Amino acid sequence: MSTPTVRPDQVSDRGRDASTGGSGWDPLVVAIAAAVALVDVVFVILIGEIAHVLTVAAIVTVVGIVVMQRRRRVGLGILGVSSLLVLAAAIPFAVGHLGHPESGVDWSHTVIGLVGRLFVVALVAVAWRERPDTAARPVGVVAIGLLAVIGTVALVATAATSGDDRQEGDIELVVDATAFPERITVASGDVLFVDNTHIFRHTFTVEGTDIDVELPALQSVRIPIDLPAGSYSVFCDIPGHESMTSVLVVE
Ligand SMILES: [Cu+2]
Repeated sequence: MSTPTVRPDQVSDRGRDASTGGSGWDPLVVAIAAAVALVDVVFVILIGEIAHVLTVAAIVTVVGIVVMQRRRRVGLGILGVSSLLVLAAAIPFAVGHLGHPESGVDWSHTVIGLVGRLFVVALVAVAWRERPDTAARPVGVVAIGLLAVIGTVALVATAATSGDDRQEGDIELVVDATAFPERITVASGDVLFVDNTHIFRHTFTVEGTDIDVELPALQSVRIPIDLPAGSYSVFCDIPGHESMTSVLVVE
């Protein structure tokens, strides 16, 4: 009586899902998910808001990676679903940043978050179905190449952008955090010299007027205030910066 032979790829690991033995895509899923989470953690540290939805997303990513070691498909599911949810939630915040590579931190974080999560979702689908993993290495090389391209674009665009020089008579306004001064007083015809010393982009938007000016990270911009006398509401038009408001008094 012959003994049934068992091929090595039919041996299931103890502790893993009984239906699966893993695939060569798994390390790539873990590497990209971890890289995106790391970038998010650096971002929340830079903005000084640790209690941020991206911190929760990073924790969920770590949980997914840990669970994957014991319950592979459950872990893959956590990584795939959480990436999809964060992608959907991030789109309103991301759209405005995409056209501004000159604000390198915002731009590179946004692009890495979007592209990285798209990679994670696609790779989770491939790993889940245990597709042949011969392409895993080339896909990994493409992912690293994209990361290098994103970093290079952000650095070059940031370095290539030069702000305005302050001129005599300009009224200086420094933006060094996600806050404007409570009140800005100018005479009609004055020029505001807005110096954004923050590593994030902002806008100087005056409600009910044509003044809606991009303030690139670490750049200065001259803004002529050709408005009739009166009080105007000022705000930053970037989602998440709702605390950036002020009153512009034109005398
Ligand atoms: Cu802002």
